[in-house]
Amino acid sequence: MHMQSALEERILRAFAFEDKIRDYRPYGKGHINTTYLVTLENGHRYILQKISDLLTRDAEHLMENIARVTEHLRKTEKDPRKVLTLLKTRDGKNYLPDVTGNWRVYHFVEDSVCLEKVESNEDFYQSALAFGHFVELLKDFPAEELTETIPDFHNTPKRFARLHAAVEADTCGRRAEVEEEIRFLFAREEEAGMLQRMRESGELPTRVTHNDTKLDNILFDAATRKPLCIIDLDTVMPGLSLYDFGDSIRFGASTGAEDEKDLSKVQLDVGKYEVFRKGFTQAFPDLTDREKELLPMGAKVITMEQAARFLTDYLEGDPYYRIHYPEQNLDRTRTQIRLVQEMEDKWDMLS
Ligand code: ADP
Ligand code: GN1
Ligand code: MG
Repeated sequence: MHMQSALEERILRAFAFEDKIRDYRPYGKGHINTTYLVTLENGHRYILQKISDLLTRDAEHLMENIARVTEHLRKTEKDPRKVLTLLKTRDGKNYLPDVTGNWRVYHFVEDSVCLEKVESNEDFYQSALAFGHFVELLKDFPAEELTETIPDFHNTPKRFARLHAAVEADTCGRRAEVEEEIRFLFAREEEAGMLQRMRESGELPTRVTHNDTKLDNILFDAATRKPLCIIDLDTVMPGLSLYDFGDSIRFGASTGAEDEKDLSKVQLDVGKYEVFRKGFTQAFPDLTDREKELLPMGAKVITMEQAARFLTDYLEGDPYYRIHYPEQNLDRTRTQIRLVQEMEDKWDMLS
């Protein structure tokens, strides 16, 4: 796809690229933002993103969070490929607010690979080290300087409350086909709220966490296959270590894709769970005994929450997660539910 419309040219012109643009094209598989790869005449590449409108009620603070976090990471990580770097607009801003939405540009991390699924225990172990290290590096980041730009992002009781509302409203007439899924989740609602209650009571420490630790939010070095750079920093906010642990498990310790239709292919790989647990606890030794004890619950709660989020989106007509076919959010819901079942069946092996 080449630059065609004046609109796109206007957006690209606003950023301080050091050369003319040769080409740009849609890129990546994210569910939320709209991502393009931009190539300049001199061969340098950049990532241009239109930040999802659903994230940018407060684009100013969202981008300020990212700028501050990356600045903090750069104090320790001296290799520029290891920390996302924003390219400013010609008038010195971190992003471009435009009638079409909010746009930003990152330097492209060259010679990196983004893994869509866990291909080996070693890759998954390495991702655990990377996500654990990320929380470790943010340990001394002043959390009060971060705005909670996506309020209640992992507030599981609120996610369930939204599901109740979506079920009641049933705006798309989809409720009848998902009664079983609704029953499954609501039967576990009390347990799903457990971590949020422990966070509120102070039993679990609030830390600065990534909050979206899917495997494809790490870029691996193509040559060494070691993690290079953690990306997708929109959700870096105060949270629980168990969210980061749980979200990685939900995605990476499943034997099936997030939208697999054949549920017999979706199992919890206990070996992968263990490998990740080992790496994460090594890279983030500050975990309290209580946090360590609750790691399996972190995985289960985040998977229940994700099921509730996908199901809410399905009932509401898919306004949030990008879909590539009509029932994709339903398929995603079902894999998450299947994984929760798997966790229950294999619970003794997780502790
Ligand atoms: P989303 O929130 O939609 O998931 P991401 O920020 O994760 O958006 O970006 C989507 C994809 O774009 C990533 O999975 C990755 O493949 C690619 N990507 C993003 N930033 C970079 C970068 N700086 N260098 C190389 N690839 C990137
Ligand atoms: C979204 O942006 P992406 O694709 O990395 C979502 C996560 C979900 C995930 C499910 C900001 O992640 O919370 O766990 O989809 N990100 C946001 O695949 O909502
Ligand atoms: Mg992403």
